[in-house]
Amino acid sequence: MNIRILLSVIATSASLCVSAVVPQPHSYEKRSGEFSISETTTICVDDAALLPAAEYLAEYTGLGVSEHSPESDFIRLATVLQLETEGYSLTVADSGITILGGGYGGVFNGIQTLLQLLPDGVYSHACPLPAYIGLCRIDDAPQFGYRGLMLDIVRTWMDIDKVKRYIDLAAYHKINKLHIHLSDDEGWRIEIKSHPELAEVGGWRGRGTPVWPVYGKWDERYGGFYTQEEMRSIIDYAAVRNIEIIPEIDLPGHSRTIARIHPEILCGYTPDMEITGGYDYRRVWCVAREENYELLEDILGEICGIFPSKYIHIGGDEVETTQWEQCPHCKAYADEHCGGDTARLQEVFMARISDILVRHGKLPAVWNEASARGSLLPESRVYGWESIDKCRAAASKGYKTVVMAGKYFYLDMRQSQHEDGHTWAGVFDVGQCCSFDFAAEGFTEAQLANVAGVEAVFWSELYASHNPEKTDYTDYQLFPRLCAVAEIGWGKRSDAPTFLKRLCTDHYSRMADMGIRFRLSPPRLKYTDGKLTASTDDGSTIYCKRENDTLWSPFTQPIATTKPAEYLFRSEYRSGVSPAVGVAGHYTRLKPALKMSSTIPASKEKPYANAERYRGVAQTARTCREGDSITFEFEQPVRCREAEFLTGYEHLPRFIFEAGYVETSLDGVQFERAAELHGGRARLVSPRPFRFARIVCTRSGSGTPYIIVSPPIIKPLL
Ligand code: TNX
Repeated sequence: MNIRILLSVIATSASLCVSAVVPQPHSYEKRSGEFSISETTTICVDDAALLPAAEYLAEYTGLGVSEHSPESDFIRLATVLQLETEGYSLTVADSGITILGGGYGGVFNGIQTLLQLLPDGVYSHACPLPAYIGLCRIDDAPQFGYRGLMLDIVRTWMDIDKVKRYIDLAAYHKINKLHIHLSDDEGWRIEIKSHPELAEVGGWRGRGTPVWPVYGKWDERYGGFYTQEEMRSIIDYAAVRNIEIIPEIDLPGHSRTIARIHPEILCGYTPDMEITGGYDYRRVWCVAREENYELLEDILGEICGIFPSKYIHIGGDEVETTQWEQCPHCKAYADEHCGGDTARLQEVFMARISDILVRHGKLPAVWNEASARGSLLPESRVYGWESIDKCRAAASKGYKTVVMAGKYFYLDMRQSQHEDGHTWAGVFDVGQCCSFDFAAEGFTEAQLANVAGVEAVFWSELYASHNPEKTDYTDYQLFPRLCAVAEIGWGKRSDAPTFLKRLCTDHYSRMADMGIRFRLSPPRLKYTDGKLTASTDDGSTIYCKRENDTLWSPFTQPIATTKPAEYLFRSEYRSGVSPAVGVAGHYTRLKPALKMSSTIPASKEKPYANAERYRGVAQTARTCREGDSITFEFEQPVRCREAEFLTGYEHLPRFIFEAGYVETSLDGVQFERAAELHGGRARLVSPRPFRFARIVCTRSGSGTPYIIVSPPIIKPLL
């Protein structure tokens, strides 16, 4: 066989398997033969409006662009009226490749399919030419017009380049909306020219700024914001990639940052914020204060001017209404506008904000709480996050609803029990994510007709808490789960095992070339007849180590051991990494009887008995001062292979001793310093037996209103 034929066989056998295109095309017809893309192949467009798409394709392939169609050796881009806006047909024929789209988005979607048919190197702008593509015809269109990704760039700041990178990665998966969360309790990240202080002050937190330091970033001046010009560059960048940016200003709750800068927006404003006890929980706009609407007119007027999207997200989640109940102005306002029911003031507030948007030619998008009573403007778009039921309820009320229920779509949730992330909506990996099914979740035909689409959500408070910050945490949380969300939105579904197989066979290597540091499923472990083995079926390499070793070595053969719980395994495939896992016994914890005491009194809500019984966390009644301590007195001497003492929550280092150490003792008199606190916690490896362990604080709290104490984590001797 000559080399050209050999190459073509390799290339076509890799490319013909269209089931590996993610998200999966709706219809694919294979034909015999192949077309080769070489340096001479020309990208041509019939319509100048398609030039940005052509140049995009040129950037990846290195091919030239022309406005005239040659007879052969072309990649032709054109729009046709017969197709849906985002639908496309991609034909690979002897003479060339034709991508017809219903609109710009359709052509762009066709380009994404074409990129996935090419060698993976195309994603690193290094497509080996000639590249052979099997002749075929693909007819494809998304089920849903809304296929979104939400980034919370407030809790963890992302600069323009990082946002653009996620726009690229989302575009590869035919995601067409980026919902960008721009304001929250922890920051304000968009320039407002009429009120420059919002971004200039609210974009930064930490010592010396009015915005409280949070999530373990105590000392650092932390943050950033986008100027309007920078935001316009992001919008344009996204538009080329068929992504519309939907901005969110979260109102009337989640507003602590703006309230720190403009405390007069709150109910019962007192110029002396210290009166609130040093930590300001009041974060909800006063509904009765007329000047608030003037300020919001200024802010939202500018937001409407920057963003071309029809919808502007105005929040509406987790609104704490107790301040309205205590505010005489809000009470009077409620008497006048909603029968004295202060809980309904949110509706009144949202209606007024909607008016502002409508005056600026826009429509409101809100979190599902704001739609609960069905009094929103009927054209509002609802983002259903709390549960599937809330999504269905919003759709039943007639609102166009974006489904993003936490247990499938919140990619800030943990992917398995012992990994990082929230758990409130569940612990799930890509398998669970792709098992989402509208019918199985009880959506009726009528409700489904109001589903605008789906959105993957990445809240970033846990990311910001990592110290040092984990630069690849966002990639790891998003991928491959975002691939599953993209496929749900596209609508041509395969069952979970088939989807996972498609990921392993083609998409893992593609994601590696896309530069994504994605998560692999952990190795499966088996311990029989004194031998410990690990296996994977995704082509990854398995590594192992004893838990206290620093270095990992390749796992090559079963390990003969009587202590399997000592070992940890993980796998790698190019830039993909799995979490480390051990056998069940590795996670066994001792819960020896103990008494907890402290120089700080306990809170009523979370008494120290919680930690004593290993049932949840305990909470102090005040913040910590230098010299404060927390003592655990065990009934019997504790012998263990590891003990970890932690302030704050296990996976969330907030409400912690910012600096300190742990000391242990057998008699309660002679204490020995055993380990320093890092991020509020200290790990004692192979400690001497102890009956007392004391966490000592060496720096007073710089903003936390109280301290959380978790039960100690004690691993048995093996
Ligand atoms: C709830 S989802 C929130 C966010 C948190 C998230 C953590 C929503 C509208 N509000 O403020 O970051 O949970 O998962």
